[in-house]
Amino acid sequence: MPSDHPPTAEPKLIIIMGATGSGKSTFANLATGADFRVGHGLQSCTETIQQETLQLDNEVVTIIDTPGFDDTERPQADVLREIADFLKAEYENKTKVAGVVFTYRISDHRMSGVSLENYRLFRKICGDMAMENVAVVTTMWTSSNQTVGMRREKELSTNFFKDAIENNARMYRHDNTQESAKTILRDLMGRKSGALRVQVELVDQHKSIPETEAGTQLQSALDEEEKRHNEKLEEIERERQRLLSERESSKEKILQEMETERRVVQDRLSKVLSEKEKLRFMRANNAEKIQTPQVVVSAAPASESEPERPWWRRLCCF
Ligand SMILES: Nc1nc2c(ncn2[C@@H]2O[C@H](COP(=O)(O)OP(=O)(O)OP(=O)(O)O)[C@@H](O)[C@H]2O)c(=O)[nH]1
Ligand SMILES: [Mg+2]
Repeated sequence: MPSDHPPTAEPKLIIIMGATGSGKSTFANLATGADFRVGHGLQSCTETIQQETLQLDNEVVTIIDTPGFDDTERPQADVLREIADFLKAEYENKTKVAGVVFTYRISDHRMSGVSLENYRLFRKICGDMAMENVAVVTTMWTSSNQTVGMRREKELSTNFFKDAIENNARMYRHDNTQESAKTILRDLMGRKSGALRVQVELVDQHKSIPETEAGTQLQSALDEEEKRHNEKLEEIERERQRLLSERESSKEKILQEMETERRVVQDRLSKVLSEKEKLRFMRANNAEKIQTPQVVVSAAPASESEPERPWWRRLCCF
């Protein structure tokens, strides 16, 4: 319903994060009337950040729809970088974050490692202080038995989302209606706006993305994954050597299967190593910029169309 009052001057953001297929774009469409593409299969749908501004009562709010960190098409480092760069620019523009919606499928039977990693990154991006601006929104209630859903909801609030709730995040059931989406937005808009942890780290503390808590979290997840893949490759090699030294009649077939498995693990390991390389590059690039301020400032003065910003703000951009 249009408001009788003109919107307040200060624009605010509400950012939607969550796993691939958890209903982020659907929620954004319901809340804003946008027409963001929604997914219909196992593949990730939203490839890049998209936004829609709406007037909610007498306030202007921009809803930010993001790709999931478990995007099937893009490395996590790229997704983190895109979200972090976006948040950094908004903080520099003095746009406040009114809230963050974290979508979670209540229909999921179990918490996968991927969901956990997704949540950890989200948690590190926000930090403890911003938890009071967080809405943990459970989706897919219509695809789930209500009793089972309610039992899961209780488990989630006392286990998986416990630390977020202890830091004043709130949980909501979203029934996939516009009314439900708007109620959640209104509730978020009623809270005190602020900044996310990653914004303070990138802008005020001049950290590179890998040096932020979210970047450190991603780095340790990649280290862990690299270790697991290497252990698996060693195990396959040990088994291969054992088979070669034995007189098993069916050994050719087994060796072939092992080779297929080795290739799959090797491929996963290569992806992890390439992500780690990206993080290393981001860190090195930022360190170089911070160490050579005078050179960069004199070599690249701000263009006429771009408003002058303090040198350190220009320098800590990737
Ligand atoms: N039943 C039900 N289906 C939903 C709900 N929310 C989303 N869906 C469906 O779930 C699928 C994925 O929804 P999206 O909104 O594309 O999910 P997303 O989080 O944006 O996914 P990515 O862009 O891939 O990260 C679509 O088929 C939606 O129609 C919900 O609350 N209930
Ligand atoms: Mg989407």
